[in-house]
Amino acid sequence: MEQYELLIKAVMDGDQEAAIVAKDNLLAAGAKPLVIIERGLVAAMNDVGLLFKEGEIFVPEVIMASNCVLEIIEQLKLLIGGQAISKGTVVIGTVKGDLHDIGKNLVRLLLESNGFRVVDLGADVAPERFIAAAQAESADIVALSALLTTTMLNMRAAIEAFTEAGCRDRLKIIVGGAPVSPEFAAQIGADGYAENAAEAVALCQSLLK
Ligand code: B1M
Repeated sequence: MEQYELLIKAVMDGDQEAAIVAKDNLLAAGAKPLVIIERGLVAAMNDVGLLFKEGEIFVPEVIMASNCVLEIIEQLKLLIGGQAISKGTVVIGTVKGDLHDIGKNLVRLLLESNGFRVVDLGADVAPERFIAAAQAESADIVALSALLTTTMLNMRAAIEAFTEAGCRDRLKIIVGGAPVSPEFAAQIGADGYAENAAEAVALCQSLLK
């Protein structure tokens, strides 16, 4: 079995040790960290999603696979590093009611490796916390992630809360996550939508030009 298949299998089995070995073998063979993330980790989570949808695996297995992915992202992050000059400050989080944070972490990782200062509020973040952090950190951009069709509605609530707090005009708000579309982003008054982490970097760069 080739190393990417081994990595995908290890993640799907929730076997952290085997996943780390496969990741290290890929690195030793010259694979780039971002390619390992895309071809190994994201691919594995897509397969996990399919099995979960079909009822072949359940929440505990999904959590084990997720923990594996989060650990490997943390390890790869050390290799990717960041750039010294800050291109701007982004406050990022997954919206209220939503615990999915793998995609959000990837967005954070790519933003950091492209020179942004990122303040990560984690998952299940209430609008008031986004506002408080944006003000305290003088954020240029607030990035909202959602993975559920139910919680994507909380993106609208977060944007409205910024307007009610009188600080909507001082920053840009971007949204993303599997159920979110450009149309939805426009409907709720976001300044932009990105389909994936690489697009989120390009979007932040263009918003701060
Ligand atoms: Co959940 N879950 N989950 N889950 N889960 C989904 C999302 C689901 C599609 C699975 C399915 O049924 N096929 C489904 C949602 C259905 C829907 O709403 N339409 C679902 C469900 C139903 C649930 C629960 C309700 C299950 C239950 O309890 N019965 C529950 C809800 C909990 C809650 O949040 N309140 C739940 C729980 C969980 C776990 C905790 C077990 C775990 C999350 C662990 C974690 O994140 N630490 C989990 C997981 C892992 C998934 C799947 C399998 C994988 C998600 C993932 O990490 N993908 C997912 C199925 C799937 O997506 N195929 C599923 C990999 C990741 C790299 O991609 O997050 O899409 P993604 O991020 C991408 C882009 O979307 C984008 O860039 C990223 C990188 O390219 N992006 C942004 C994301 N945020 C962005 C922000 C941006 C820009 C781009 O700018 C701001």
